[in-house]
Amino acid sequence: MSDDAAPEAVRRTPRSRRQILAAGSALVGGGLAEVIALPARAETMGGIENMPPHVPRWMKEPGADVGSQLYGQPSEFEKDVIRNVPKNGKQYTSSASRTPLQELDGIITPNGLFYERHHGGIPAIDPAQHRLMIHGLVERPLLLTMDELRRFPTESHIYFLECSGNPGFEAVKQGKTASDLVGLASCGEWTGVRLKTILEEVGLKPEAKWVVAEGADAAALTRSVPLEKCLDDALLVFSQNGERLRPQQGYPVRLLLPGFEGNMSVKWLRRLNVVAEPAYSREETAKYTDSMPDGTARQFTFTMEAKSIITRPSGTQRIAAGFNEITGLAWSGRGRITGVEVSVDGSTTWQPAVLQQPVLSRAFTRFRYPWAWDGRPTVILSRATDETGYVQPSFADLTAIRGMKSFYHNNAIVPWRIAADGEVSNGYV
Ligand SMILES: Nc1nc2c(c(=O)[nH]1)N[C@H]1C(S)=C(S)[C@@H](COP(=O)(O)O)O[C@H]1N2
Ligand SMILES: [Mo]
Repeated sequence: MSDDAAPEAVRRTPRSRRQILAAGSALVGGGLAEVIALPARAETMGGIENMPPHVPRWMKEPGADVGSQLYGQPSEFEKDVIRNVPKNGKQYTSSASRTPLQELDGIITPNGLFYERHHGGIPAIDPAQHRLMIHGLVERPLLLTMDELRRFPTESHIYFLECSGNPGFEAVKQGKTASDLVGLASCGEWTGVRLKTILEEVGLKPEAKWVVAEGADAAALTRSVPLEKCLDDALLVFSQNGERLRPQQGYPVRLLLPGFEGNMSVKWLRRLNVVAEPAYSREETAKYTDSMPDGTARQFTFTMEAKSIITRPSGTQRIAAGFNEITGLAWSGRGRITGVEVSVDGSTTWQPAVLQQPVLSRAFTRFRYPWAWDGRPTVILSRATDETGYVQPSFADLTAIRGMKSFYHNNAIVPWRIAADGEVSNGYV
């Protein structure tokens, strides 16, 4: 590809090193002349004095002192890689920020970019004054300090967390980026104590069937969790990706229910009430129920079904003809992802993508598919299958069963449209 054929953004944007390299890789197979010719191209963009064969400015003087940032921050050149907050976001009653999935690699979401969903703002909790109460249908109720909680045996697991309103059924046409569409999902390594361990400590009475979890935020968010889940893999989490939970994620302790809708992983956890019947709280009646076409509502739809999205190339990005790696994320609340298929012809044909190993149960799974784009407009899509054999549905197939009155649990395939100029946009539009 010659310079003249390069899309405008590749030639002019100052921050286009990444794009230049992407254009360069268009020549993989045909040679790497494009990459070698970098300084010549850079001449048109300034900064030539810092490029080969010159000695760059940052080699001519010592760098910053060690400890110039006692809590490390990303490079100043990555300042645009930030959470995505809707402009009309209401601060306290119902607020959310989305993970910039299209900017990230691998499967772990950095703590500063983990999505947020708050029903009453972010409380500032002093862990020394916070207590976790476990009571109700138990033999020996407990009131635990955070230090006491940490004395129990701990475990670490990598799990995704996803809001079940990611995105609402009506919202699929509104989003531009991968983050706009499914950025209410993130994945991290969680460390904490199994809830089972604590429930064994307090001793369950025979009538115990549910555990009602309550948060110490202004929303006092309350959800009923079936006892089977509590005695299975439910975690009382105090650390995320190696450090203590961020205030946004529930500091000093949250519930983490692997594979279940994010809403049930109660943050700022203060109370676990063991009961015989669910609480039928706001969060499991007025909200987090799915209206069906026949006028009934599905309730207690806990598990997040298999889902995937191509994160690169994705909406608002621009690609060049030739080689492009298609990559994205897949996950399922029911276990491991067993396959991801990619279509580069608007879902006429599907080919298997390569899954990055190891594939973990109920964690993000990175997939990749090498693609040579012929420069013609098309639509690219990904489709995930999980270990239960469940296949991610198209939006048409999903809404044929669920209708359009539903808000929660939209796990449909996301189409990305590629225009002749390489511009990528929302394929639902
Ligand atoms: N106490 C409390 N827990 C909460 C919430 C809340 O507002 N208050 N939001 C819930 C919702 S809707 C989701 S999707 C997840 C979001 O977790 P995160 O903010 O760590 O991503 O937390 C859940 N737990
Ligand atoms: Mo949520």
